[in-house]
Amino acid sequence: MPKSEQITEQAFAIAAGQYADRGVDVERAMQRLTSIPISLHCWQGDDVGGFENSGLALGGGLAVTGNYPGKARTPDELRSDIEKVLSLIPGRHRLNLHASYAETGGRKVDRDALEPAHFQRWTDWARSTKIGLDFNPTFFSHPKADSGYTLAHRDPGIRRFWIDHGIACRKIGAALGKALGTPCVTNVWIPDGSKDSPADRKGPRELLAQSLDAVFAETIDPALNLDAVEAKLFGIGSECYVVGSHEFYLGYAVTRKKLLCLDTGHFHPTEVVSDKISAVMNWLDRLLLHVSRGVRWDSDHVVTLGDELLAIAQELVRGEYLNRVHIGLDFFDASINRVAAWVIGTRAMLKALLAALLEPIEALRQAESEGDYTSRLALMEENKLLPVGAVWDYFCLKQNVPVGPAWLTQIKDYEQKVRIHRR
Ligand code: RNT
Ligand code: ZN
Repeated sequence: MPKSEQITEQAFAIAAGQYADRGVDVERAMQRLTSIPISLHCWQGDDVGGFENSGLALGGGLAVTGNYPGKARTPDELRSDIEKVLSLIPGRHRLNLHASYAETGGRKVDRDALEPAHFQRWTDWARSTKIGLDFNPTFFSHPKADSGYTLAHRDPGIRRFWIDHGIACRKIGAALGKALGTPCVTNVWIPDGSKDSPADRKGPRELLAQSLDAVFAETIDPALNLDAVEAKLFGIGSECYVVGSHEFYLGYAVTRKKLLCLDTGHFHPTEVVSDKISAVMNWLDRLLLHVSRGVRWDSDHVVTLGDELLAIAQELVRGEYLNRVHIGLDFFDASINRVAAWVIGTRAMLKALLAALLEPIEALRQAESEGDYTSRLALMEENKLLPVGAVWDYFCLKQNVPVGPAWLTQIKDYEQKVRIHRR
């Protein structure tokens, strides 16, 4: 056995003993971690570009900064990058596609006319890669989204176009779910909003409710497709008003029995999604998370292992929500190696989940139920330095993925190989 593996094994043995001492079954925690799929967002690989080759700017108040070389230019390049990512993270995961990643064989197919056939290659690839797919209609980067309004546009013709896009995408979602034998979560996010204070905040919200009802009019088997709606606080160019705000979609999801999507970058800076999970789960069957990292105006920095990520994972585990919450990622960074960004963010999410699964929760619960808040705080602090890293390394070893920063060497090799071709 190589020396480094030996060290990993030894560190794990000690860590497992320490956890056992605190009443935690490390094997069970690792077992549970293998069963949590993370939905990787396809758009990290090409700066949310998609393959319509429209030549349009991103739009929708989204912005990707940076010009690191090596961005995927074709679906095959993107798939190859994602395969690389999947080989460097433990567990079995999913891919989250956007409608703008359709493969139409060079033909111009507008968004309202998209069909499952345009995602056949993605489906075949997902099947052979043994991953499930999730989906998103694309309500931006399109001439009919230029005004900043889509489903809430005043013009019924424009609304109709986007409603038809939404309907087409649910059918695609259902087809993906059927083909792969795992329900596809189809998430609706629209950019609609206004840079400055609108005179009418009510009208667009009423229109949006009507449009959404039209999109969701057809009942689709939840074993094939699950609908989600995603709120946002503001976007670039929609600073004063966003039609699909949190309150709007919370009410919509509860009354229409849809999934709510909470994007961790879409709230006021002092608000936290970790505190919202148990609140909204009272009223919802299922939740979708877009795990991201908000930094000042940007809602989409690469996810890192910080307090809020750990708190989110703790909430999912403590509340026993893992079978009702779909975990997706949503960040984009073009200033660093894009494949590495995916690996960093996904591994961070998994580390947070592992830390939460390893939490000595019983002692905390007991202290709390006895009103002993001194012990609760003391134990929470002592828990922070438990050897989760040793368990993580061992988990990676057993899952046959690189331990520690060893994955970086593979990314650098891949980068060298790929950069030659992507100029
Ligand atoms: C935008 C939303 C949305 C997008 C993706 C590309 O603010 O977070 O989820 O990031 O659909
Ligand atoms: Zn999002």
